[in-house]
Amino acid sequence: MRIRWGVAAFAMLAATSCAGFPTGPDAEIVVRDVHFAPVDVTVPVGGTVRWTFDDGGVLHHVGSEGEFDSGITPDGSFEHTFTTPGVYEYHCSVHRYMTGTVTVTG
Ligand SMILES: [Cu+2]
Repeated sequence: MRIRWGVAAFAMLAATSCAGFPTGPDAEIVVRDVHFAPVDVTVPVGGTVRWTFDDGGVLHHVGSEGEFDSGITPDGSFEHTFTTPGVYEYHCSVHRYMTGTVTVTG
């Protein structure tokens, strides 16, 4: 009996761990036509935002001072997980007028 309980406990732990795995971003922003779409997103604390660079090879970047920095890239994607509630302004350093906000709710 003791062994069976051990197996059951292990199985439950494994199931819980699997359920905790990320299944995808909580918000997605597409970078296209020299524009972020959508510009502003809201995620819960612990949420992940993914920026996908899909602008025909035009160089872009996404960053927020002291928070995250994708580096300048012509394609691919970048993700950041927000662990503190607040409003985070982000921008593209190549096109300074490309700005947006991520609101992280507690
Ligand atoms: Cu840009």
